[in-house]
Amino acid sequence: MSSQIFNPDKNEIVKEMPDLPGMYRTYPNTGGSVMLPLLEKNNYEAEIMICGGGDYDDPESPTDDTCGKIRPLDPEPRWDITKMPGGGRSMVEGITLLDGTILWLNGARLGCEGFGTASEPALDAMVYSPATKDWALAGRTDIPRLYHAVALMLLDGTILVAGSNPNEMPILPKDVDLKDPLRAFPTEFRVEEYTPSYLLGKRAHKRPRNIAIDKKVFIPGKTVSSIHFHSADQPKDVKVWLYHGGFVTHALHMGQIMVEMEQVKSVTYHKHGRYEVAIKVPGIKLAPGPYVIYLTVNSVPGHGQFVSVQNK
Ligand SMILES: [Cu+2]
Repeated sequence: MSSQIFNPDKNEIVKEMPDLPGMYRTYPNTGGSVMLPLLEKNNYEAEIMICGGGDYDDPESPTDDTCGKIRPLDPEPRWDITKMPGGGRSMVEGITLLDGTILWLNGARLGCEGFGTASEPALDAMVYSPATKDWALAGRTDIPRLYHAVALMLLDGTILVAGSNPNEMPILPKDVDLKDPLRAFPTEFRVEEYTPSYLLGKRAHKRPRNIAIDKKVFIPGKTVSSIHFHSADQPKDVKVWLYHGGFVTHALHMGQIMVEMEQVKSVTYHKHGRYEVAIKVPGIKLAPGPYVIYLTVNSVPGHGQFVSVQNK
């Protein structure tokens, strides 16, 4: 697979980059892609991760178990390859989680996108940590999520997982026939909510609460806002994220972005368990529009709130 930086306004190639090794990563052998969270300690440098793919347009097509990561703005960009646990996967979708890890889920181990063209669903969810470069299995579903499945972060920090319709016309569960590829998997109407590890067990009760964001309109690099919040525990590690879930179709997640907010003033204690932190959106180029601010305290996120980012 070739790779390049392309300027759609001028219709020109800005920079050719090295080929990404492995199988095809595009329709109908779609792989998933995410931009890893933009962190202050990395000077907000973008890094793109592309996982999975396949070989040809057929229910028996093998799938790719590799992911490539690249920093396109580096003077000498190169692909750093990592292997997904559990084998190859097409139509795998990536979601940035609020602890800075990436959730990969949905898709198939055999086959590709299209009607009746995937034969073995991939049911495991996996989490990749850019900080440690480790993979972990992170839950399993029994619902195949093939062609036309989607996943999206919700305001409460969990992930909505929906869809799968590898059929030209809807197939109800009673009409499934495993021997007929065109009827092997139903049109899926069940919706799941995936809870990341940061909200499991006792952590669900440790969320920061009553979050009050003073300003709702941000100009990157300029607007400073206070955030007040309640925390039952001493907030040893506070992070504030600017998040946009993007738009997803066909396992392709566009415009998903997660940016660490700059802490202008560190956390101060007021009273009655109430704390304050002052933040601003870093002075980087961002598409204007709606975003969500999430606050995490000791790695547990509170409920997100919509804000707006403007260029001036
Ligand atoms: Cu389609």
